[in-house]
This record gives sequence, structure tokens and C-alpha cells, in this order.
Amino acid sequence: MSSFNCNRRDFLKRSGLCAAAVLAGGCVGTAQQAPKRVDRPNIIIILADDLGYGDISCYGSKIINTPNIDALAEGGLKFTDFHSNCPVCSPTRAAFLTGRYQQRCGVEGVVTAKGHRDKGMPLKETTFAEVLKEAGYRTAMFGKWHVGYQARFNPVKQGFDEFRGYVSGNVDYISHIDQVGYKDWWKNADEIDEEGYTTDLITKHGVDFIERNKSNPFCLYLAHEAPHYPYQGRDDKPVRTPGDPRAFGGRKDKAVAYKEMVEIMDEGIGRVVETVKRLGLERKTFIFFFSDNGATRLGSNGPLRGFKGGIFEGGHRIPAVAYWPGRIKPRTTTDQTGIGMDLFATMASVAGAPIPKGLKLDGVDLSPVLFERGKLPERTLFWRYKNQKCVRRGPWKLVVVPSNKKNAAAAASLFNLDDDLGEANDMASVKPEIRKELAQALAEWESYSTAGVERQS
Ligand SMILES: [Ca+2]
Repeated sequence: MSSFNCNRRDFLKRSGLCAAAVLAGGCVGTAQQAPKRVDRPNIIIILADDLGYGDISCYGSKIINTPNIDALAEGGLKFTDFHSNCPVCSPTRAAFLTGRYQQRCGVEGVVTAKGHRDKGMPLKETTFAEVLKEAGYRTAMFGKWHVGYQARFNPVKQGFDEFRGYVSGNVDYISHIDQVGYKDWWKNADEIDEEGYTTDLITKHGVDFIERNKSNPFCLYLAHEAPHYPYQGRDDKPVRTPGDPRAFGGRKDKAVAYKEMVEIMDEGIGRVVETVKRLGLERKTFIFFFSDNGATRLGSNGPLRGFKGGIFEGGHRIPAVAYWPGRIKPRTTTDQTGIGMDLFATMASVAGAPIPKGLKLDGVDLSPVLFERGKLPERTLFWRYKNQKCVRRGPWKLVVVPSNKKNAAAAASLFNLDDDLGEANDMASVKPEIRKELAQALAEWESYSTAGVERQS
């Protein structure tokens, strides 16, 4: 008897395809496909907000000390070429949640607190939480959602059994007021009051969830606020009150606050890992840490060009660390190219959870890199944010940005990241054939990546 549950309501919610499968008398996954309960590891995904490639010590920071993230890298695998799907928050999260390019679900820009309060990621999208829940996992997310404000877009409507946190792009770390002056702290789909520093609350709920679920497989998504503005440490006063948001408020010594914010997040990650160890779950828990985009000018993107919001590497190449004692070899590094949307297929794979039939993921399973020190098949990856685009194949990256503000005509530059990580030497005129190939690939991707188009065929 399998413990695999086919939750009819969830399936019916998701799509006609799933409904048809249920009506035909079976789940999309079958009992045979479901792994034995003991085989299903726990999964903890920790996402930082605006943390840059040079912002933590294991990626070279001499300013910010992150002994707990460093310990994950020391005991696991560090990626040197991992990317967020977008140089800003909401699209990266939509892609991570769905395992597909964010363009497919229409979350291509930031879901802003001011203008997009009625917008959200469509519920028909299938999230990794829904897939893992179907496979018998308890699922929770604590922290920043940012793919829909209204209760109907809440994480509990997208496969998470539990949610505690905020739905906008950032809140006052103490008063939990968003940047247009609304209270933004939730328990599931209910707005509540809860005292505490945001980072500490995310840690506290994460630890509590692990303790409550030590005897069953769980998937925990911890979406930290740090080091996104407002720049506030643990002992600072609130800077926002209802109706008076002071959007970028925070300490005057922003750089000091920034360091403190990352270090408090690191301390929290230490508490989470300590909890996993204390409960004897270390060898059956897969932990993955990454960031949702590159740093702003206040942080560090190490040797990379550009910042959050830009299409150069500094906008989207980010720290990423995988940890699983007994499965992932300690003290290892990989230069394989990974991207946030790969985690969906990766989590489904480690959980033995079937991907619903008809769901075409754009991300790939990272297991060969994580567990076999292997390589991924060659692929071409794409990024698009506002009027900036880029495409990556092997070491080659074509960057297309408007040549200036008045002239929307795009200028394309070609870089070889193996030789030129800082994207300083444009090779477009030296390698016209590569430039042409990548430009064609980009045009092709743009023709089918837009939301809705795929479903009509
Ligand atoms: Ca962000």
C-alpha cells in the first residue's frame, strides 16, 4: 500500500489535464512510481534577497562573515556559475516555483506594492510544492512570497500547507509595514500581528516546522528578506508606520546594517542546520541555498559587472550551495551552469515525486552535478528583463541592451565568460558566427516564451 495521495481537489484546481486524469480513474503519478516513504529525503531551500556573488565569506567577502553558510559549502558543493532567472525578485521566484521560464506564467516584472495589488501568479500554474505535496510531503514557506498580494494568490493556494511571512517585496523588519504603508504579515491567508525581527521570525518558524515534521518527509522553503532594504538590524526601531512607509527607510550607516542583516540571516541558517542535526535528520535532508538576484551597489557582486536589475552577470550570477552529507561530496566546487528554475526538477527527482504528465519544465534535474560530480547536457539559457536580454551557451553570452535611453535600437555584445568574467571585451565583431547563432536562438525563444502561447498549441 503506497502512501502516495492523489488529492482530488488540488488536481482539479490545477488544470483540465489533471482533472481528466482524475476522471479517468488515476493520478498523474501512479502508486508504482511513488518511492517508499523512507526513501524520501527532507528538502530545505533557503533563498536570500538581493545577496550578491561577493557578499558572503565563502564567495570571497572580506567584510561580511557567514560561518554557517560557509559550513554548508565546506560540507557540500559550491556553484561558481549559478544564476537566478531574473535580475529582480518576483520573476525569479515565479520561475523557481514553477520550474519554467517566468515569461510562461506572465510574471515577467516585479509585482509592485503600489500598482499590482490585484495581480498574481495564476493558480493554474503547478508549483514544486504541489508536486511534493502530492508525493506525501508536508510543505511550508516562511518569508517573502512576492508573486501575488491578494489572499487568493497566497502560498496556501499554491501547494504550501503553511505560510508565515509577507507577500510584498519588502517590509519594515520590525513593524512589518510594506513600502506603500500597508501591514504585511500573514499566517496562511490571514493577516496577523506578530512581534519580531523578520529574519528571526523566518528562522523561528522554520525551526518549529522542522521539529513538528521530524517523522515525515517535509519541504521547507525559507525565503529570507535579508539583505533587501529597509536597512535595519535586529535592535533598530521601526521606520515605517501604517500609511507612512518611508520606502527606503532604515539606518544611515547602511553598509554596517547590510553586514549585520546578512550575518543575522547566516546565524538563522546555522540554527536551522543545527536543528536538522539535533533531530538526526542530517543524512536525509537536502539543503540548497541561493539568492534571488545580484546585489545592489550597497553589496558586492565580486568580480562581476553590473548590479541587481541589470542583465550583466552581476544582476543574476549568484551564490549557490548544496549540502547533503552522505550524498553530496564535501569541499567540492562545480562550474556547471545552474539556474533557479532547475530546482523544481531537482527536488522532484530527489523526492521521487512524479512530474505531472503534460507539464513541460524548462529547468533540468541537477542530480548529475550534485551527486555524481558530473556534467549537464549542453543547453542554451535565456534572460529577459524589461528591454534587456541575454542568452548563454557554454562560455558564450550575448547581451542585448538599448544603446542609449533615447534610442531603443538594441546593441548586442558578445562575451566569453571563461576568459572574461567581468564582461569587458566585446567579441561580437571577432566571432560574428557565434553572435548570429545566439541572436537566432534568442529570437526563437522570445517567439515561444510568452505566457499563453504554449498552451494554445
Ligand atoms: Ca531580490
